[in-house]
Amino acid sequence: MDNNEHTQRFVSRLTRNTLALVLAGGRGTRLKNLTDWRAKPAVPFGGKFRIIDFPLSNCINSEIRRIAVITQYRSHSLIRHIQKGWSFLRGEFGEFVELMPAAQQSVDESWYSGTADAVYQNLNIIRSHQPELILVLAGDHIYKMDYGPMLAEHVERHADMTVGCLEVPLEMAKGFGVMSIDQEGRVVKFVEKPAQPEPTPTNPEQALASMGIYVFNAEFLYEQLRIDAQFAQSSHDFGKDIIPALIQNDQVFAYRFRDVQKRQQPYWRDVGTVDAFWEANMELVSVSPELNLYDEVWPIWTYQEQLPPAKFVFDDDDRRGMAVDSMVSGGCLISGAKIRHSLLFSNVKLNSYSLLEETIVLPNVEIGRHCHIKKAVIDKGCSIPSHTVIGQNREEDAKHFHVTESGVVLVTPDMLGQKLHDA
Ligand code: ADQ
Ligand code: ADP
Repeated sequence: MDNNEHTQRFVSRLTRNTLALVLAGGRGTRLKNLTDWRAKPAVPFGGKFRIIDFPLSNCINSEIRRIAVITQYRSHSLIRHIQKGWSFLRGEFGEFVELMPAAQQSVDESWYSGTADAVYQNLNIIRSHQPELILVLAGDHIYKMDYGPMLAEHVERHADMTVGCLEVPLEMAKGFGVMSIDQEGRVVKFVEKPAQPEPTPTNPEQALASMGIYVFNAEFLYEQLRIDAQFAQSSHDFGKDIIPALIQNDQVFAYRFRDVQKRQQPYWRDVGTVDAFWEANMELVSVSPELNLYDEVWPIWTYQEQLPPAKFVFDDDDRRGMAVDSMVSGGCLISGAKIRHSLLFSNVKLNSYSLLEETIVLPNVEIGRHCHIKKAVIDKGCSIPSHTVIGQNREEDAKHFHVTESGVVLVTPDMLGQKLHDA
């Protein structure tokens, strides 16, 4: 057996004995009205996916086939998506994607308080699966990662816990858990959302940030959660409470994130704001985006509605329906309208004399005639009345919609219902 085969067998034994817990309960308030009715992991992304499809696909592609999704805030759309799209795993082989809603399951009758509490309240179910390792993931980041090497490094170093990390600019680091490591990669300092993030020794502009993904030896995790649950003053959060306590006496190591393409600058996005959401989606429309959705080696799985192909038609006045520099999903009907540098999810109808530029349109949207929409995010189910102009006059837009600092206009059905229905 050559070395490579040996390593592969070692890793596949680890992935088989791992249970992945995807934390998907966060609201994501900075996404504004996009998360009024759905949790952040359920927010649509990239033309046909939802954010949670990325960590879930990473699990499947890494051969981790036992997955639990822990939900809380506005979970209906998330639960529906998982039920419709993620039931293809084979129960008879011990594979599953299981939902763990905040159901006041055990211990006390409260909702999940912090991320550690969300895991603690499901401890009996988690134990019943008898995993050796537990991989805790956040359900709200876009990236492609093979978790196998992280599990292998965790075991080879005899770690109790391993934290996935990557370097980010200092200013950005304020929103993350920031750590310092020693020569061996052991975490020696960890501060959650520091006002003054400590730079890395080699680059004064960058800090080492936690990605919010953790590997634990299962028994070790159970014990630590039990201890943390006793502390009334704890907020029961991995970043705020658990990691800072563990680095004192236990073996906590950092694992540097490598994406599946093993690039110097790996792709990892927290699409936590409307601007970041718009930018990350727009990036996909560019000629060679950093995130390759056409990758056959590391596919992203999702729920797919059965839809006819997108159709571009001449209207009655012989105006051409067309799209350039854009992605257009199934079920779209573009009649005598023009689309530039935009991303359309499924079932979008665009009518004559309208022009769409630098805009992300979520599923099931109808845009009337003579509309000009620029630099916007149109939420699912909107019906945009004819003659609507968006993206030309900031003050005018702000009267009806949410306008971000960088001028992206967010339009949701609620906003249209109140302000524009009769327009
Ligand atoms: P935050 O980004 O603040 O910090 P947090 O709000 O703790 O993230 O949410 C982490 C994950 O857990 C998200 O996927 C969220 O959806 C989910 N979640 C939040 N509250 C939950 C609850 N009560 N029940 C179930 N799921 C819940 C964390 C770490 C930082 C790290 C960043 C990386 O604390 O150290 O740098 O993630 O983004
Ligand atoms: P998704 O595609 O994310 O499921 P939906 O538009 O279907 O998004 O909405 C998510 C959930 O929120 C659904 O349960 C839906 O019924 C509910 N919802 C959406 N908008 C409203 C609203 N204005 N009032 C009440 N419930 C809503």
